[in-house]
Amino acid sequence: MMELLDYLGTAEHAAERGVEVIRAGLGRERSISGKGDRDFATDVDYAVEDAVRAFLGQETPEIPLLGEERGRSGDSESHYEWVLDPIDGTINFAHGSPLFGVSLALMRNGMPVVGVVYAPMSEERFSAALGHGAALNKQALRASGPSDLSEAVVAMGDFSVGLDADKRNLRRLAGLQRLVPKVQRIRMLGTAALDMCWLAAGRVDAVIHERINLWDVAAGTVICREAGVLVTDLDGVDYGDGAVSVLAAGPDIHRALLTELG
Ligand code: LIP
Repeated sequence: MMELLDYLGTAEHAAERGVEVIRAGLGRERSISGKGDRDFATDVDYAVEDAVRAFLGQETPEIPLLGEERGRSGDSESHYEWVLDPIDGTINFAHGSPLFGVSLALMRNGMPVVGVVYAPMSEERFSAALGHGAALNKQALRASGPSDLSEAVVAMGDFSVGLDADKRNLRRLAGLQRLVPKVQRIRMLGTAALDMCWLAAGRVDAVIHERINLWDVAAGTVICREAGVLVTDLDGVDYGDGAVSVLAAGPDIHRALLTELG
C-alpha cells in the first residue's frame, strides 16, 4: 500500500503533466465549449484533463478519478478517489489573466488527504499531505493572520451564473452588505483553488464560497488545513465530499465570520 507521501509525489508529477499541456496551449487560438449560461470550458481544459487521467491511469490504475470536464471513471468501491480540476479559473485563463491553476486532490473516505495546486504563470506549486505539512515550492507554509475582522482581507467566489443565479446573487449581495462595513477588504480572484492557497500563504485572511464544487477546493482544503487553517462549510461543519459551501480562515476570523454570516 503506497504511503500518502508517495501519492503526493504522484500528484505533483500528474500536475506537471497538466501544466506542460497548458504551456503548449498558451498564445494559440482556442476553441470553447459552452456549459450553459455564461460558462464554458476551453479545449485546453479537456486536453489537461486527458493528460492527467492518462498519467494517473498508468501510475494508480486502482484509484478512480472524478474530473470537472469528463466526470467520474474507475472503481466506485475504492476508499480513495482522485479529484481533478484541470484548469481552475477557466474564465481567467481564457481572458489572459495569470490567475488559474491545475488542482488535484486525493480523497480518502470523502476527505482530502493529498493536494497539489500548480499555478504555471507564477511558477508556484502548492502541495500538502495529511500529517506532513503544507509547502509552496518545497518551502513550508504556515498561515498567519489577524484576529480582528477589521484587519481581514476576505476572498469570495464569483457571483453565480446559471439556474437560480438571481436568487443566489441576492443572498450573496445581502451577505456582502453585512460584511463590507466589518472587514478590511473583499477580493474576488475568480479561482477558488488559488483563493485557498493564498489563504494558506497568508496573502488573504479568509475564503468564502457559498456554492462551490468539490474539484475547485478539495486540494486547497488539505493545503489550508496543513497550514493551520480551519476549513468548514458555511454551517461550521468540517468541509468534505458532499459539502456545497466553504468558509476557511484562522480560528478567530472563522468564528467572527460564522457569526456575521449565520
Ligand atoms: C471557478 C471557481 C471560482 C468560482 C467560479 C468557478 P472553474 O471554477 O474557481 O472560484 O467562483 O464560479 O467555479 O470553473 O474555473 O473551474
